[in-house]
Amino acid sequence: MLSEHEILTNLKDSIVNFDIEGIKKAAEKAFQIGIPAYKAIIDGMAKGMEIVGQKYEKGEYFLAELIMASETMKEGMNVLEPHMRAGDIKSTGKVIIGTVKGDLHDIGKNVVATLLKAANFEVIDLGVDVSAEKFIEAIKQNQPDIVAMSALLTITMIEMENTVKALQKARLRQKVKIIIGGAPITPDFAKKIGADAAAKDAVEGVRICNQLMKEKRILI
Ligand code: B1M
Repeated sequence: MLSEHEILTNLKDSIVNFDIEGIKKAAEKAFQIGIPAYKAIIDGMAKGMEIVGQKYEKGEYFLAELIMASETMKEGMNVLEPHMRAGDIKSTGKVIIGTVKGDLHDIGKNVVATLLKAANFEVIDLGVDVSAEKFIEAIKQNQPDIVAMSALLTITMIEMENTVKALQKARLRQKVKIIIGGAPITPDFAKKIGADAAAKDAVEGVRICNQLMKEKRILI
């Protein structure tokens, strides 16, 4: 029987080597020996993506490898996600999530959405390349408690600011809490653009969303 450490290493290595069969097996094993899905994602697969990113920076991997690693991660998530769904209990709150306009990175955003669902949030996922107008339309339609934006590119961070401004203009800002995240995002940036919080990873993202819900209930 493989240990937790070995399975997490297998998950990480499968991402780095684009090993789709390997990731499916390792994800199944993680579930069988009771490794929490969030741990398999964050301490296994996401660590592999970090290495892939470093290899890309060093010129050892190219765009094709980034895509293959992303596909491998998605296969692993497909195995783990069904084990994370919360039951039919009353939802903790409603979250609209999306990757901002111009940005196509969705793996981190998907991890956040998965963990939020597992924490019993109702999640409306707008996908990638989401404009301020699309966020506004979705807020009007769904009346969420929280708007969650993800950005992985430094050049698309500005879209978060544009969305906050557009929400203010549409008089929707006071109705929702705003959380932002993604590799280049910092708490200082969140403060600067008028968001309520920034999360460094998906686990912190869920913790902050729970906190934001408490704040929202106090205000109501
Ligand atoms: Co791109 N890419 N990419 N890429 N890519 C990065 C981000 C980059 C850092 C690589 C590098 O140069 N080292 C770099 C950005 C540089 C910069 O702006 N500073 C980069 C670049 C340059 C590009 C292109 C421009 C490359 C090109 O075309 N020449 C291009 C842009 C396309 C576009 O978006 N318009 C591009 C394309 C791609 C692929 C499509 C090939 C692929 C994405 C596939 C997909 O997402 N479906 C890809 C990938 C895979 C990466 C890296 C290697 C990995 C990203 C990832 O999935 N990480 C990335 C390098 C890196 O990050 N080391 C890179 C795993 C994921 C679990 O982590 O997304 O950070 P992450 O999410 C974390 C946290 O950030 C946080 O929680 C998550 C889980 O813990 N989080 C949130 C994220 N969103 C959150 C929201 C929250 C809370 C927490 O609340 C709302």
